[in-house]
Amino acid sequence: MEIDNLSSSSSFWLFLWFSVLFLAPNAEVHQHDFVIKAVPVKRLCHTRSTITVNGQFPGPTLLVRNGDSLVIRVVNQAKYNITLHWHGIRQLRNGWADGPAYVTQCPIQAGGSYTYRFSVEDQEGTLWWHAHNSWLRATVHGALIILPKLHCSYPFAPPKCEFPLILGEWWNANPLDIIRRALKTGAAPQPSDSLTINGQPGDLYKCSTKETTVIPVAAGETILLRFINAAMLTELFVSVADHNMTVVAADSSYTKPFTTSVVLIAPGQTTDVLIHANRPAGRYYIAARAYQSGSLNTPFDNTTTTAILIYENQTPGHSPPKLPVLPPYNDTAAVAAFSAGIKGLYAVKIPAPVDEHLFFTVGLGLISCQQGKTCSGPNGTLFTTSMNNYSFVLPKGLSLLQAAQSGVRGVFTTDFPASPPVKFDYTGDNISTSLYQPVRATKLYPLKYGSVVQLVMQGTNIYMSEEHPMHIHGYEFLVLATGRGNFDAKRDAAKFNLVDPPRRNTVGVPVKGWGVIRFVADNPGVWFVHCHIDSHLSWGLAMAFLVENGAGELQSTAPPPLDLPKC
Ligand SMILES: *[C@@H]1O[C@H](CO)[C@@H](O)[C@H](O)[C@H]1NC(C)=O
Ligand SMILES: *[C@@H]1O[C@H](CO)[C@@H](O)[C@H](O)[C@H]1NC(C)=O
Ligand SMILES: *[C@@H]1O[C@H](CO)[C@@H](O)[C@H](O)[C@H]1NC(C)=O
Ligand SMILES: *[C@@H]1O[C@H](CO)[C@@H](O)[C@H](O)[C@H]1NC(C)=O
Ligand SMILES: *[C@@H]1O[C@H](CO)[C@@H](O)[C@H](O)[C@H]1NC(C)=O
Ligand SMILES: *[C@@H]1O[C@H](CO)[C@@H](O)[C@H](O)[C@H]1NC(C)=O
Ligand SMILES: *[C@@H]1O[C@H](CO)[C@@H](O)[C@H](O)[C@H]1NC(C)=O
Ligand SMILES: [Cu+2]
Repeated sequence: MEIDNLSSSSSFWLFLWFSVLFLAPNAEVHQHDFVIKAVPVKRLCHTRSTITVNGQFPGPTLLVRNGDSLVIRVVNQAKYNITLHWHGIRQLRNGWADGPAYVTQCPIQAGGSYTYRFSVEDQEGTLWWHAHNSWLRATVHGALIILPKLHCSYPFAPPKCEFPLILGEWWNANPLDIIRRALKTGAAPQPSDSLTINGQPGDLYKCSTKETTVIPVAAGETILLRFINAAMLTELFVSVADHNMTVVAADSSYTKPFTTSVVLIAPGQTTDVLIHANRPAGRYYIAARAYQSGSLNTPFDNTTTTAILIYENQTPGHSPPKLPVLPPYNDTAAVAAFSAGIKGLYAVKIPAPVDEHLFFTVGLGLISCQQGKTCSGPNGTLFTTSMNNYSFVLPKGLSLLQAAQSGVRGVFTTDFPASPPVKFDYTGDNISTSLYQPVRATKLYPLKYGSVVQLVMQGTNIYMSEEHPMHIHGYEFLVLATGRGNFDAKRDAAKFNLVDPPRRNTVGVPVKGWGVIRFVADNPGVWFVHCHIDSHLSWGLAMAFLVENGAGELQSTAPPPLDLPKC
């Protein structure tokens, strides 16, 4: 495909110029090589070839400060196409570094390379990075930790130590085969064989005792745990035996300190907690297991992964660690209580008045099987998902951002509906099967630069309802409210938190419920909006915003880098 590359030679210099102009004193440029390659990894008594970065699973932790820049050269030595996404980084005017395949870039082909260049601007806390095509993110992911600027501190007493704890899922089979089979048969993907903490199942699983993740602590200390849910399919409850946790940040924004015995983290979200080591010296499990928002009759990974919080001078194996009591798998009330406890640390000015009132349904659907074929979804159908009854289809020859930037027609349309094409009782128990089958399309919703957007995301009970962790690229948004049932503008506006709502990049839209977010469309480009449960994404639970350029260079998408991969 012909793309206008005339202006791209300037992009590197533009990047340097931005760096010089905007890098605060002391800000650094971090350069890393990320080599994508397959290595043998052994878990649960099995060894299988696993796609990794630099042979590590999970991948390397990036530790930077607010204001720093990153230059990450990705060399693809695997046999699969790949892209990397820097989850939660705003990528202002710089969608070229965002990473979702065919949304902002063509994939880095086997044998190819691409350098992601971006800066951290006014963000701090726990983020992460992961592959963003097919199911490669199952093993290609790692932490991206942003410390405050030099000489700046946390808005809480400095912890003695900090530990990233990446929650994940492990399959004994190649995850790409798991999704390939699901898409082919129409059935839900086979659940993972174990949950993991920092890549380790923990000693409740066979062959896993020696490598269980250990968090050392001295009596009287306070430590900071940075939880990241990198799992493909599973929302997770996390508890620590005999210890409360004080939540101080969610995604990369500080929260009002909130003490709880259990946190709920959906795929795509991060949660930072302080733990005060005030219990008798000993060994205590940090444990995580599923929150199953849909039916308990659908298969899910119901195992428990553990790490061990171990007080100084405790020899391993001394006595069995204590296991915390985790909520029941279907404890939606615990999820609602936790979610209600999360408030922004500071009062914020809520963007108003609203220019764009958007209402998007999110949920499952069923497609009837082609004549003469057999499908193994419910009732012999194929599973699908949609937003406002459109199941998102990625383009093939060119990314959406490239097509938008260079004016190539026929790649997408801009008529994604602002509200559901058919109004119905979204969360009712008797939804007509005539509504089950959505339409496949590549539709974007255009936003004027600087417009104030309020988006209601409404879960549907088509076939079944589940909680959907909805993620928006290139943005952080204020979560004004979440609730049960059908959203009712008159009744539910009273529930909006217009004082200190949390700022997030991924919001859990409750099962048979809704979530309302607000943001200013101040970042031009094409930004993917999708469920972070990967089967739902693979089935089409996505759309994209096309945020138009504003006035002048500082409100416009930068030219593409020279080495942007070609399709
Ligand atoms: C945890 O917090 C609850 C409520 O604040 C309190 O009742 C309980 O004693 C605390 N537990 C521990 C182990 O500190
Ligand atoms: C997990 O699910 C399996 C079957 O899928 C069942 O046999 C087992 O009892 C379940 N375990 C728990 C702890 O619920
Ligand atoms: C959770 O599941 C149990 C059965 O395992 C059931 O008795 C209970 O009613 C369910 N709770 C909710 C809130 O659905
Ligand atoms: C499954 O098929 C039966 C019989 O054709 C029908 O009554 C039922 O509504 C179908 N269920 C779904 C979820 O399509
Ligand atoms: C569900 O809807 C159908 C038709 O729309 C109706 O015939 C049926 O009685 C309804 N069932 C329930 C339980 O409301
Ligand atoms: C989605 O669109 C299809 C095709 O027009 C239609 O059959 C179906 O009822 C629609 N469903 C909803 C929920 O709008
Ligand atoms: C890899 O990417 C290229 C370019 O987009 C595409 O033509 C090819 O089909 C992809 N290969 C696979 C295995 O997806
Ligand atoms: Cu979902």
